[in-house]
Amino acid sequence: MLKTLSSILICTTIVCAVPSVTHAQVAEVIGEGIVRFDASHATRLERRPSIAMVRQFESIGDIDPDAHPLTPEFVQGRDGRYIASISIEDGTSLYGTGQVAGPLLRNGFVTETWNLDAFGYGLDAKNLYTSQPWVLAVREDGTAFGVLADTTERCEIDLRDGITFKGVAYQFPVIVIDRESPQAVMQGLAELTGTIAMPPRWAIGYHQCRYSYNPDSRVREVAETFRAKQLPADVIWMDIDYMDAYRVFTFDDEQFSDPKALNQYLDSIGFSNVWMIDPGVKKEDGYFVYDSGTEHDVWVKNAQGSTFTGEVWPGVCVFPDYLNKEVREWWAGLYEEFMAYDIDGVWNDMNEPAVFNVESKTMPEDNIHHADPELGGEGNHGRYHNVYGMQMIRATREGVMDANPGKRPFVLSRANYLGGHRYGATWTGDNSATWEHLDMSIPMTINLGLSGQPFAGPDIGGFAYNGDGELFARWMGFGTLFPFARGHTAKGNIDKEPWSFTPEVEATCRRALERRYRLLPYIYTLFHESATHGTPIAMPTFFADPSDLALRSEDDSFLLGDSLLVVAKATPEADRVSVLPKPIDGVAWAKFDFESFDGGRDSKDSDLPDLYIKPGSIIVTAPVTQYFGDRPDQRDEITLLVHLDANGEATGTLYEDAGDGMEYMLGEYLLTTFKATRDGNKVQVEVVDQQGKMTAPDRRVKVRVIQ
Ligand code: NBV
Repeated sequence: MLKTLSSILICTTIVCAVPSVTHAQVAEVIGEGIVRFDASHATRLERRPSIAMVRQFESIGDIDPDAHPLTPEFVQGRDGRYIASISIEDGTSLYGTGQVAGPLLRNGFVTETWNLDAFGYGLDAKNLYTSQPWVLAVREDGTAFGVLADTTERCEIDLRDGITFKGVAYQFPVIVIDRESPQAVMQGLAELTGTIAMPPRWAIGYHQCRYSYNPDSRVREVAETFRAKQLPADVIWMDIDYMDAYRVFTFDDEQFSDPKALNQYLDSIGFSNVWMIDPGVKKEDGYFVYDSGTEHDVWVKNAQGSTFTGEVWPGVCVFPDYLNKEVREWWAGLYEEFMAYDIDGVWNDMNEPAVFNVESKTMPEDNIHHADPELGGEGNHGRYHNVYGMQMIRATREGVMDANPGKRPFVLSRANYLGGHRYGATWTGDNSATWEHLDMSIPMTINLGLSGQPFAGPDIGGFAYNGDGELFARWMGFGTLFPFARGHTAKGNIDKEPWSFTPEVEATCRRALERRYRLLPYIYTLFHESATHGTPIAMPTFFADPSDLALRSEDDSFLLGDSLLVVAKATPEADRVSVLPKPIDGVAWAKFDFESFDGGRDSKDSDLPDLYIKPGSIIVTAPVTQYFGDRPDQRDEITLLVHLDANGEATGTLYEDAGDGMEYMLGEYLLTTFKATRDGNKVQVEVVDQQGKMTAPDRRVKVRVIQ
């Protein structure tokens, strides 16, 4: 009763306008099958620059909005919110919406774009660390469309009845990509928001992290143990405790007295290194970052125009205003000295930004950003909150590139926004060592991929809590096949390296890591495809057959590229049965393992996921290496896994380059297409196409036919 009364009061005293429902009045083509809708001519004129998109797309021509099958309806709600909705046909499956907890299929869910430090998040989390106002819709017949709400503001994505976006203070445009398949829609999204840059090859290997490996002797010990135990790994991570009292761009004198020597040692045993940098800068006179930032006037201001302060790890902090070009340049400049300690990669954490001493866990929405005109000009934090982390890693990436010209940068970010994959990879934040989180790490990684962020993965093993050996083995089993594969755990937890549990768990981890390393030529090729066409790397199983409705909510499996299906065992009992894609012209996806390489042990390890190869495909594998570049003869042998289709044919590609540097952009790469053909009871393999300037090595090519 009270509720009714108060809503009547609000209606009569504050917002009197009856909501006006309008079909979009303006629709313009901005790409192939891509239309941008605005609520009115007036809102079109006031449209803000897009931060998600790689450039401001001009209209190729207006169309009649009413003639388009997916014209949104724009409404301004009684609460003043701007609402855009698109109705969907029965049988349409919805995906994407960014980094989301819960199942793959998002019909019926409400998500909010508002980057949040979400430590300990659960299945019911409404918003997490990254924001992607984007929905991929797959119709019953397998055709698809995608809808992008081009706003950086807090935005509710309500998928309970069609697709509805509710923004707060800005009449945002809606972009619809209507194409023949979900893959083609994802390609359309990449045409708008760009693709990932080709990462250094070491970043495709396995990463080992914890909060924190300290002092530096512990870092060496962990790295050496990987080598002693022949557990493949490429990267070890330095979490926040390496710093001097959490002051960014400093090193603890005692625990990390010689970071360059540490990095050089790691390099000598084949480990690349990644070091953390947070946005919160300790407010302390005499600290060079604070002094320099103050001199350059880089800090975010509060509504009154004075420097905003908030508490994070170092105590009272100030925060760079990354929305501003000069601030980004200042920030980028800080990396010159830092990277000179032979640092390979940078990890930007806490960049939602997280602030401890406020209820909202972030800075006040009325703080002021002096954003560049190209980003939309001066505006409050509410408007720019979701892109703060994105613009931070943009600046970091610039700094890393300037400091190490000619090298490929690697940046990992916790917060991000649609399009932010252009600047860095993402992990799924502070998950937990529970079966629920293990289970949800698959759809979460897939939905990030379906939201334009292909370079993603969870903390394998879970960040919060200890978990046990069984959980760890299972998670390593399939987690090592995610595009970004990193084990991590929180402070105070038990050790969680592959050898920390039982010899059996260690053996499973070794097999899992060896699988990744055998598959690296294939995985690297997928990164190349993603960097070229915007293809997700880990994809939902239904991409194998978008018209097969039985695959639409398949949560426990994923496709790693088109040709490899990974079926994880995501429950303690490993009792869930996954739906497999249907046979193609009578030929089934074929189960395989690496038994012939592993004395049969790989196939008997029930903690590993099942692997299937698609009919008609060739997957290029290599002998196990311990890290990128550990063997000069690394490219001397490849093994083609071949599964012939009904016509007795299969094809596959292999992308190779130097693994670092930019010469690949000048043609220094090799893209080889193999074709296998059944010839009586033999299989002939030939190279049918070769592109790029790199010379093909004279190598042994083994062929393994899988039936
Ligand atoms: O820097 C410490 C941690 C880090 O290990 C984790 O991955 C981040 O998500 N960081 C958060 C801050 C502390 C979290 C409790």
